[in-house]
Amino acid sequence: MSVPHQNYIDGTWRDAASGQTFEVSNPAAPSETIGHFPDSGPTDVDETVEAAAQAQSDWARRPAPQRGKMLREAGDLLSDRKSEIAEAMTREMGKPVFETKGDVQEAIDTAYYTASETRRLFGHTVPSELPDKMNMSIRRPVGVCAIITAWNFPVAVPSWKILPALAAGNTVVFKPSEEAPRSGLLFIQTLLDAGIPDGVINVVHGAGETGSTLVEHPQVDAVGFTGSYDVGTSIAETCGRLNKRVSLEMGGKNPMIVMEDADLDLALDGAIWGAYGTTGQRCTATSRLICHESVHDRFVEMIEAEAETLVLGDGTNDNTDVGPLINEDAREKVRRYVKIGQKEGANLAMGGSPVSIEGNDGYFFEPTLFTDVTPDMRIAQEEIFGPVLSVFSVNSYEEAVDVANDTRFGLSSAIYTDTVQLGFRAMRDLDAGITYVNGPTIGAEAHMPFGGVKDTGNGHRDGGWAAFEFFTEHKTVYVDYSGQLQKAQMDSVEE
Ligand code: UN1
Repeated sequence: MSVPHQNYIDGTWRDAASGQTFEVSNPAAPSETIGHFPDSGPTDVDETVEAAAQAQSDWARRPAPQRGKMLREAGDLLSDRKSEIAEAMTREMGKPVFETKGDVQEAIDTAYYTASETRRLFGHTVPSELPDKMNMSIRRPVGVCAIITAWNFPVAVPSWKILPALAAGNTVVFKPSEEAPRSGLLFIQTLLDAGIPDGVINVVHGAGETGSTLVEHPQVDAVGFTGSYDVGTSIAETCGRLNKRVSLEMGGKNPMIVMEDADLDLALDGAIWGAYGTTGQRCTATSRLICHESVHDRFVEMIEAEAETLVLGDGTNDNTDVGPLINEDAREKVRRYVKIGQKEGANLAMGGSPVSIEGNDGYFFEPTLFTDVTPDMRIAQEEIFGPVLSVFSVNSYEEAVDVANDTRFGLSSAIYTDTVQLGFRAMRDLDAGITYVNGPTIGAEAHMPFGGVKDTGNGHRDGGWAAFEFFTEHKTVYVDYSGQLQKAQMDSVEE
């Protein structure tokens, strides 16, 4: 499928006003160029925001189910193009095709889910304090939404934000990650082909500076962001200063607890895919494994044996289990954390090195396992965003929860146990936005809230109905059909 590698502004494809571009290459084979994309500056940002602002009131006035019809059509188109988009995504950001298909599927599910919500954008009708008067609240769109997302789920995560924003009657300026702009465009093209009118969705490419210009823009009303803690926090500062609504989804340091009565084969699958799937580059990745001491040694051995069988390679090969890291900086960061872990006294039980694959100069890294990790270590606290799993040994459920909660992040969490009481206690006790019982820390579903507590977020959620709370404002409406000023009546009601 061809899509212009340009900005998309008010229904037309354009280069950056400066003519500048940046290059994107395949992380599995960096000599292969995916394309050049506009390195946008303030003029380009201005034009996209202006287009979105112009289009907003017409879009908002369209009956919501009509907007939903287009989103459903976009879902159908995404289904038709699933393999094609998945393959392009794999070449651009590295994860294997079975994973990129899952990424597109999340957007398909989100399209159908948000389309259905356009028939249900509920407000409230409630009794009035006064006779012959009706009180209700209705939902209005927020306005122009800037959507800034990461490269690791370059279709799914934008869909979680863009589709409910559009469903609710907002217009959008989307800045895809500069690491995976083509995947973002392939997603946007399905929306355009589904008939979304000019100006309703606009795309501006670029890196951090483009993003901050967008966030600062006075006509941007709300910002939805997924990415790093540092960038998210600086966006929040700007939005605080400018009184803009902002939703942040940032880091994770997600724990999986394995209790003494856990089904270890089941937990093994969860740990392997949670830690090493997507090369550990998920904000929901399992990065801390908290094992009851009675199963610790056996489970560590099982992980080592299973990780041995993982095939690293180009994600377009059918037999690849684990693709490359996104770029050399990411690989260098993982290498640095391996050194930090060793220096801190953790035991490097497996992996720890970059891998070169014959005929391939991609950014591969061995699945890595540290044991004897303690909560005070940096590898136990900081997000590495790579295939590194840190194992802790604990002697009770209480200690497991203490270790699990001993982090500034709070996105996802998991417990494996066959004791129903412990499962329920964990749902209550784990400080995280998401808890899985007998499932890995990954695997969000489109119609459920997604996001985290503590430094992971700022109280908002993607996904499900929660996303509509972010992308709508409440308007309160009073209708007085008494035919008189009701102050007097109010007095009589009180008497
Ligand atoms: C992310 O890494 O930003 O639940 C999102 C999951 C994925 C989404 C991860 N569906 O792991």
